[in-house]
Amino acid sequence: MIVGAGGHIDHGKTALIKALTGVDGDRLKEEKARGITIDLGFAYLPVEGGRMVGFVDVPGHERFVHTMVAGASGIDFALLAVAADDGVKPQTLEHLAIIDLLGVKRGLVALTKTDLVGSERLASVAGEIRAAAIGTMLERADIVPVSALTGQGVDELRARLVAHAADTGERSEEARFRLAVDRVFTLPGVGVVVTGAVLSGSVRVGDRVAISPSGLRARVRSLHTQNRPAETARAGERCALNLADQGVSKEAIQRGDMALDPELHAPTDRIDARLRLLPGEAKPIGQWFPVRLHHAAAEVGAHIVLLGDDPIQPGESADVQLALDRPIAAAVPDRYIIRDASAQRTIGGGQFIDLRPPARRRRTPERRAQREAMAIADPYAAFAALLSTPPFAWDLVAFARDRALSAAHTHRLAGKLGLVLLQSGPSTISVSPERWRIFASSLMEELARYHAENPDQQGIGRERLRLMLQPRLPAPVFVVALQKAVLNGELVLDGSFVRLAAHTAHLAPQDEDAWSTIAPLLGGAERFRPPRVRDIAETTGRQERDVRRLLKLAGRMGWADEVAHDHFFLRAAVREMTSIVADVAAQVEGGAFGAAQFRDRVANGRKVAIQILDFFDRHGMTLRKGDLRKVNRHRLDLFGPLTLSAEAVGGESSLVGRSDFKSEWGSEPVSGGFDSRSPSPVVQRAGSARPTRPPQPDRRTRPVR
Ligand SMILES: Nc1nc2c(ncn2[C@@H]2O[C@H](COP(=O)(O)OP(=O)(O)OP(=O)(O)O)[C@@H](O)[C@H]2O)c(=O)[nH]1
Ligand SMILES: [Mg+2]
Repeated sequence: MIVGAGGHIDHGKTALIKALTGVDGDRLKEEKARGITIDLGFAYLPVEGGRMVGFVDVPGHERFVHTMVAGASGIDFALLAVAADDGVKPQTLEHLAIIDLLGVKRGLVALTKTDLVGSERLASVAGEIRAAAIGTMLERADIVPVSALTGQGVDELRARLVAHAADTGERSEEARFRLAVDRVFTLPGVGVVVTGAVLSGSVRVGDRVAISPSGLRARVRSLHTQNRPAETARAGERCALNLADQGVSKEAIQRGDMALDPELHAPTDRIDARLRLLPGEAKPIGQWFPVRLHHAAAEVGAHIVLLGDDPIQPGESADVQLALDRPIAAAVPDRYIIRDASAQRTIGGGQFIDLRPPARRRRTPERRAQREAMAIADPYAAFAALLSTPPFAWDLVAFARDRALSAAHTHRLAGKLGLVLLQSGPSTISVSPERWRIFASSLMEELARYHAENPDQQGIGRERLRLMLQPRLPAPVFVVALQKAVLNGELVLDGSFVRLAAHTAHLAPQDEDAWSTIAPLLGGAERFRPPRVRDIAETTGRQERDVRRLLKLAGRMGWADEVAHDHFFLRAAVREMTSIVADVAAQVEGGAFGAAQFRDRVANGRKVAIQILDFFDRHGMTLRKGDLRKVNRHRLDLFGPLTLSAEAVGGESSLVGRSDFKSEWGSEPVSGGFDSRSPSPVVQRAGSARPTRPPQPDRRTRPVR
């Protein structure tokens, strides 16, 4: 148990701790000379069973309230000293308010210097204390009269503290390690030492820690708890860590830093929080109100962003956004205190709710619902509530980190809530089982409906599908979600298209009939110079418009390609011509061939041969410079798998990859608006190729279909 002293200046805190423990907390020369406490003092009282009660002595001087707050963070028990001769004074009240706002649940009042007054005075000061404590955690606390000078009441006070220590439950060690650094110094022969209260988790000799917010990494070379060497320090203990590593120095770490499990290092400068304004404040808090924010041992300038419409009145509580001047290492639901900008008085305080709130759209009903969920102390209940607020998909890793939950705890949470986890990069997006069922069934329904409405389409575009569904998952997470369904065998990812596993694209029966009469016209001996739309219309006695529509449909089915305007080739013929091109390139020195060489192989007229090559150019399969072309081997299988001659495959000189192309030919290859991942190319009019588009850098690493 850690006991934190509090109370007005000169009310006998230091003297009392010395009487209780034998340790004088005032160790600084200046403290001795002035007879006041300036910095935090620490003392330990061994109790039965080898345990220790730790004491944090704090200054009572109004100028050092920030130090008091640093000392009071992480304490279990408050010991408020009120001098019998002086009575309740400003810092009696301020320290009491701070202890109360910090959420310290237990404590008692030491009515000190009883040797200086009579029993009547004692009774009246006790009355003052009772009145001051109304509405605070000390409202019903014991008031124990003591004198550090005569020793009266000291044994009894000590006995009470020891009794309280015995029923202090162990704090959860399961959370990840966090220590609020309140002192940094170097010891000769030892090196850098930081001390502070272990706020959560535990640390062992040899562990690695991060110093946050700086991010400095260090190794725990040795440690002390309660002034004695130890192997492990746990939540609820005060400890000293001897840190070592590159960059670790007394200057690199300071009071207010947090030494923590490196997984937790994620400082923030914007926090949504619940704020209570003290009832004694004269004025309400308005928009962008400047304050000093105290969190654990850290102090930082901040502004209050109101999330409601009205200013916060004295005595009221409200949710606010805290915009900090610099990042701090925080966790939910940590307590904090705010003081006025000139550090004259304590104004209020509360608890952190969300460490990553949005800077915009922070007053929407969705945001309010999210905040309500995040304000729940129990992590299970909080995450369950969060998952039922938009966007219904939340990162469990970030949630666990911001609450300092251990890996085991997080794992149990996922199990207990039956979460569906979608792993994407460093995040684990989680969806509740109910939401997942809704998502999966609407996914199947949307696909089935799309297939019914578009039987001749191979599938629906992935992005379009994503935007149709709730929860609307981020694109990378959506892919992971789809893959889950793929694993179940329910759907198929076809490049950037998604379809039900059972779906195959097919034409309407009358189109099917028409195609069976037209397709033969495009094949056979004339496959490299098939008839154009108008010729087919004439031959078959159909409308030109009809023929065009049908051929476009065949294009979408991947059966034909529009090589030039109104000039369709069967996909098989295009594939054959691809092999020919590769072969032609392989035959010539340097792989650069002319149109005539290709024309001879397909026995075509020059015009058609060039249209075919232009078509290949547009798809980036051939790369043209002047009258010569090379083949881009990464795109050779654009129209389906090829059987290539050994020369064409191995002929490095004849086939260039994208990467070699630029240096060799001095320009980027043309990409004609064709999505290499889609099996059905976007057909363009011949001679109207779109402007050159630089190749997407990631295309190179992707298999080309
Ligand atoms: N007569 C009498 N004097 C006391 C008693 N306790 C403390 N004092 C005296 O009161 C003065 C202040 O005592 P401290 O213990 O330093 O007071 P403090 O609350 O620690 O003061 P700060 O840390 O500066 O806020 C000293 O001169 C003490 O000797 C007591 O029980 N009886
Ligand atoms: Mg003192």
